[in-house]
Amino acid sequence: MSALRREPAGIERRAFLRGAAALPLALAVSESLSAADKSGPSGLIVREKDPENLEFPFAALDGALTPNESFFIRSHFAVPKLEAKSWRLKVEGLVERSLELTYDDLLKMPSRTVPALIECAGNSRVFLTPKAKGLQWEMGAVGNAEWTGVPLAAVLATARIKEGAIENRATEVVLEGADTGEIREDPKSAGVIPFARSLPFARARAPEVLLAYKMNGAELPPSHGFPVRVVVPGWYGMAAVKWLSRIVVIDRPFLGYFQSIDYTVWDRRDGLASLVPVTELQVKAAVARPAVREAVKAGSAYRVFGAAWAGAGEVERVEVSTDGGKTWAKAKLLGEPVRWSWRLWEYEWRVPSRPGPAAVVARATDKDGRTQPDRRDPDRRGYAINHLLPIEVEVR
Ligand SMILES: Nc1nc2c(c(=O)[nH]1)N[C@H]1C(S)=C(S)[C@@H](COP(=O)(O)O)O[C@H]1N2
Ligand SMILES: [Mo]
Repeated sequence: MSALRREPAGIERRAFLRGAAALPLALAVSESLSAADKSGPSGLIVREKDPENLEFPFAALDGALTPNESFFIRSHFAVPKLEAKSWRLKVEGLVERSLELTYDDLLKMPSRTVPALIECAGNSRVFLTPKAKGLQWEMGAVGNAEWTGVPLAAVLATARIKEGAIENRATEVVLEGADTGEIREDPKSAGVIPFARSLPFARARAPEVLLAYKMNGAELPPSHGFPVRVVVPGWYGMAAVKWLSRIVVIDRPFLGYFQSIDYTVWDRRDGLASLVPVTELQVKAAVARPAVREAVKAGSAYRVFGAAWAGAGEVERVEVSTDGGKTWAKAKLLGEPVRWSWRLWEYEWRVPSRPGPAAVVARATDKDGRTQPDRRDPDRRGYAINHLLPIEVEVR
């Protein structure tokens, strides 16, 4: 039996649930959920104060677009103080023409607006047992916004990638932020480093990958990367480099800290276990309501509500189980599918009249039949958490 399935002893009502449920409960949550979490500005939950790491209280989900002030913040270092006037974006490496663009240069280029979800690769980490290192996010290290900016492809085209690099499948585009710091715990960083990630050239030139300067129609807020951030629809959040300051085109894998130490998972192709960077979003349904440990009225009709996403794919269906994964019923998908965005869904639960614990689980499946795994794959370390997460509630 995997250590991930081990259940803490001494909690009797769980014994009841274990008998009834096909799925292990997300036990870590009840223990780690701290009612003591101070509420930050706009009701965001403070996971870390310095640097700023704030979570959207997912139970407050109420629309397809997350307002800027409610959007979660994941920052590894302090917010750099940047001004639009003095900010420059350098483009260098395997390009015919190195560039140094100003904010106005960027604003003058043809822009595009793309609605896209950003989910932190560590979202839902609090549900992992044994506990995984890193910020203990619940469901709310995710948001959906409309991003406006210039396609990265257009900037790369202006700099003109060298011919050899265009043909070379090893070509990568490194995106570097203006924020810097030193990671002092093991594994340590190479002294003071900036936040940086790379994209394979093929992904970097996709038309939806933006250098965004607007979020939901407003100027990009400082905490979300002012003046310019990258948005990589369909990938986990670490690719969406904030405070973008430099783009470097290289002909080898980039193995920076946040690409080879943080944000990596084990890949076992050809029987070779090797660490690979976290990239594409995994299909996932997240329950907003009921919240963990919510008291639900016995005998009532309860509207289970949440969001589901599938990265580059489209959510085909969401199913809900109210018996911990034994039986499933189809939820209703709301609105229309929007590429790169989440889809809201609801399900009417006829709450049993007998009081006691219950577990609500949601499961999304995309158009290609990809669905969520029942159990945690330890190869994913503390990232890409999309296995089924039963939400424990109390019927009263
Ligand atoms: N420069 C920089 N960009 C960054 C980060 C960072 O620490 N520095 N964090 C990344 C991670 S891990 C995530 S999940 C997203 C979060 O974006 P948000 O803070 O706008 O929600 O930004 C990404 N871009
Ligand atoms: Mo993240």
